[in-house]
Parts: sequence; structure tokens; C-alpha cells
Amino acid sequence: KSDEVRLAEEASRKYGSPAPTIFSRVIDKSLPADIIYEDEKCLAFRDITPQAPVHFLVIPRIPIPRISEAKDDDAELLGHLLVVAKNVAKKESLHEGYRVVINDGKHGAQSVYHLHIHVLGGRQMTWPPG
Ligand code: DGP
Repeated sequence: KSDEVRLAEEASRKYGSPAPTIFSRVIDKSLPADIIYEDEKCLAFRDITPQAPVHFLVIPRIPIPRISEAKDDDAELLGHLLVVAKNVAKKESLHEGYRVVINDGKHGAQSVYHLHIHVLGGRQMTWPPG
């Protein structure tokens, strides 16, 4: 079986059949994106509407719709996404620090229902977030 088929089967077993999002097209490369890292589990690419001088997203290849729907046994994958986020942040020279954000659902102002970690840097962030 191809990797794509295996991932699709795993996703439908764990998450039902989540509606494909624009990020599925980034993953299958039918939509161009500035991909700055990829491995067998995930991709990192620049956000199309950057909110900071450096703004990239880290997404799993498997289409988990949102963090609140991740399964406890996704722990290793979720940890991997964070490790990739910090490694790419280093490669992007964010030596003064950066912000890591996951928006979930309506109150979290999530707009794309394929789990993604935002990494923002290159300027001073403020708190609280809006
Ligand atoms: P969120 O609001 O957390 O769901 O963030 C979704 C982000 O995805 C938002 O910052 C804009 C970004 N985005 C949406 N569509 C595209 C796209 O087609 N390409 C890229 N590179 N980023 C996108």
C-alpha cells in the first residue's frame, strides 16, 4: 500500500472521515506552499497571511481535525510536531524567542480544521493575545 493510502486508512479509523481541507492539498503538493521542512510524519510551511516576520505552520500528514480531537495515543506524534517546531524555529534564526500557538475551534478562532501549530517570531510578541 502507498503511504497516502495507509495514512488515509489510519485517519478514517481514528477520526471518521474528516472533510479534506486546504492543507490536504499542501500535503499532496497540488497546492503550492513554501515548505521549509518535511519528514514522514509532518510538514512545516510558511503561513500565507504572516502575522510576524517569521510565521510558519507545522502540520501532521494525518488529518487530525483539531487538537481537542487528538487521541491520547497520538502523544508521540504531537510531541514530534513540537520538536519539529523548535528545530525549524532554530533554523529560522529565532534566537530571541518566539510564540507557539494552537487555535482550537470557535473560541480559539480556528479556521482550517487540520491540526496545525503556529510558530511566530522575529518581533516582540505581547500578552494577552487577542
Ligand atoms: P487557524 O486560524 O489557526 O486555523 O490558522 C490557519 C492559518 O492557515 C492562517 O494563519 C492562514 C493559513 N492558511 C490558510 N490557507 C492557507 C494556504 O492555502 N496556504 C498557506 N501557506 N497558509 C494558509
